[in-house]
Amino acid sequence: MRKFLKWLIAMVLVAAAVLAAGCTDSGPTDDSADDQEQVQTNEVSMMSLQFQPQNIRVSAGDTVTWTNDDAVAHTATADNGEFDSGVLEPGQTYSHAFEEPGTYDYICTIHPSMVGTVTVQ
Ligand SMILES: [Cu+2]
Repeated sequence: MRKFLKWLIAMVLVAAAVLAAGCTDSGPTDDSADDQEQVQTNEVSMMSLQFQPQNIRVSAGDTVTWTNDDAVAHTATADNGEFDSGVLEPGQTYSHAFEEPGTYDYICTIHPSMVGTVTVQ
């Protein structure tokens, strides 16, 4: 019985080590991909505490629509004041027309780690 307990504890430790290694492997890779990717679209989803796609590219005059597909409220708020959705409850949408070319950084004011950019060409 003692032998079995020792074996059980060893197996739990191995499982924990494998899980921890898996998390550190996938995290940074996903983040760097998100940072660089720029997608041509005018639809942004708020999902899993992220803007998806995080970085988008549109043409001057285009209207961008944000949809809260998450289970919690979010905002899309430009750093330079160009647009502010206010609080979007799950299921709500917000649209803004971009007339001037430029890069617009924005965040969710409720979750400041949620960041995105709209590049207008
Ligand atoms: Cu948020």
